[in-house]
Amino acid sequence: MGDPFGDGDPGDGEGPVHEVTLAPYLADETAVTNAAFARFVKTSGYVTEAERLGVSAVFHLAVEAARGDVLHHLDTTPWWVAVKGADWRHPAGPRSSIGDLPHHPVVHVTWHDAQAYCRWAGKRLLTEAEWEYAARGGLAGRRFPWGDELHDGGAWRLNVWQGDFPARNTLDDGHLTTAPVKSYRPNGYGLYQSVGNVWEWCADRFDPAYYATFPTDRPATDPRGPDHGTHRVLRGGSYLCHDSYCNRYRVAARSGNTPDSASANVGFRCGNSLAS
Ligand SMILES: [Ca+2]
Repeated sequence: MGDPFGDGDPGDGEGPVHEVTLAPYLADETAVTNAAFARFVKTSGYVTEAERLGVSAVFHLAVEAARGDVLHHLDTTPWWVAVKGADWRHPAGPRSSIGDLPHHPVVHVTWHDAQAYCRWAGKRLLTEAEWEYAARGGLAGRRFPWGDELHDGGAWRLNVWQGDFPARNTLDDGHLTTAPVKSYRPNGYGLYQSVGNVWEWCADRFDPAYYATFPTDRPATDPRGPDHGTHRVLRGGSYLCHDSYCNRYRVAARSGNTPDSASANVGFRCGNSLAS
């Protein structure tokens, strides 16, 4: 695990590189889709945290809402707009819907929402270590799920940002916001879009100092993250990632947010333990 290139922001704690041993497990091939999440909601009556709050964050170029529903731009990241009525059914705001997006990843879901879905599905969130191992697709120590170069023979392999962030997107990869979950070629383990498209919640708490606590003389076994902390791990980066401000679309990249946070570029992928 970890970044051997020194690509990451030191504040993210992508190093030191360390060896981890994992019990066999399963990882879903895609992030959870709108169609799958709709089945969960229909069956369980679950209401997401963003729906209860009545507001969530939408990227400024994608907002579909009446002027009165556009509340304010976020202070330190003004490309994020707080939109009344933005939620998983209305990913760009009240005037949007998921009618044409059944195969897109569900967004505006918090870590708590992700936990609820996974339990309903008889699954669980992946640990951060499980996520990274699965995302690498068998290519240990590489930068991306397909190798070290962002461009693989000129074709885009992931959905990130192209152009001048945050004002102009040239759409070279075909998508301003989310792409269907089975876009682009899967990695060596059959996982689609482990990097790019949407950030994916992991089970663990997030602490940039966590990797430094691993033993140097033996592999850690099934690490489950820090025991305490306010944030949960997010992995994989999103359609907003761009080298100019956020190169966190690499397999080693780490981020986190509070478990009640939702936005239009965060989703999740489930996994499961193998029955013994
Ligand atoms: Ca894109």
